[in-house]
Amino acid sequence: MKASAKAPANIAFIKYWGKADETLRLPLNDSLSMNLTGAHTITTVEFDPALIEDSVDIIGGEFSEHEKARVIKGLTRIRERAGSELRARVVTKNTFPKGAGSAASASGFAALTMAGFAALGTVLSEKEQTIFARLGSGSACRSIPDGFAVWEKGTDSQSSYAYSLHPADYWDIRDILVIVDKRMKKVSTTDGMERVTTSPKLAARLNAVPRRMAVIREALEKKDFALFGSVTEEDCLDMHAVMQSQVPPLRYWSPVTQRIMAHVVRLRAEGIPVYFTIDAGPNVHIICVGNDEPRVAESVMKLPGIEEIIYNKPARGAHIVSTHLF
Ligand code: 2P0
Repeated sequence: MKASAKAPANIAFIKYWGKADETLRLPLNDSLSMNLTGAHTITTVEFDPALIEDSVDIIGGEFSEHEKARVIKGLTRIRERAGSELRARVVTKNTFPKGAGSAASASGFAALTMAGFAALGTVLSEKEQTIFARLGSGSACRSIPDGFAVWEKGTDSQSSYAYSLHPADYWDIRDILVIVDKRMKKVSTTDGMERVTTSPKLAARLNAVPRRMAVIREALEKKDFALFGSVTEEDCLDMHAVMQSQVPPLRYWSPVTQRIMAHVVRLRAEGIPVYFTIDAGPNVHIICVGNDEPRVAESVMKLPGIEEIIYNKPARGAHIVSTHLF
């Protein structure tokens, strides 16, 4: 009745921003991501007949009432699918700062889904697991499959799921995650995304994403890093243009963020193939090939305003682990 799972955070190269259905968390567009070795969540779930209510705790932090309620909703979906009425104890632990735009909800709901079903002894296909993870947090579906994952937007709950395009060892690229601010974001991604239709740039973005998805698939297929990096940067800047033109505008970049972006462009002008991407926060993911990681890291760590650097390779997806948190 007890199970634990470990799930990676993921970084989207073609990003998810905006929902076609808020309740089902159906996205407006397809997205593509890579799981990260340096940032993950471990979650233990135990269903226990002696419990009269669910409890949810995070080691080394605190959940808000809203976050607890969201996890309990996830447990309820798991119970309904598994045919159980038992209450659960959930304990979770992150290896990276929660709410700093590093996809804590993605790894969190991926780990909860996998541990929750395992704790009830219910075996689901990977596809179905991605659908349950998606209902908790959209990007969580991409943290279930291995390596490089595609999330098809679909047209209903069953057709909106994620799958692995390439395994983790397919391509040795790196994500140097530069943390510039560990504090919680002021606007949650869920709330920010709700206002996406107020951006006059949304239509152009939705028009452009299918081509970008085709380009990034081709870049991955050919292991063409320049093509891969340029379409990644293009989509990042486009998503932030949408965010910044929403009403009210969402401005996630700090002066340090912009300094790092400029540094990446400068390194590229000097001949190093390196690109950036940024999620809903000020932290910068610097993407390069394995051989270039030492020199890129060495030059980046000299920049002022950096709180922490997390080094990532492509990671496997969510999986069951034998060590429990309680
Ligand atoms: C992504 N983000 O594709 C994009 C890039 C943020 C910027 O997916 O409301 O936390 O839980 O479905 O999954 C963040 O969105 O939003 C996100 P919900 P989620 O990674």
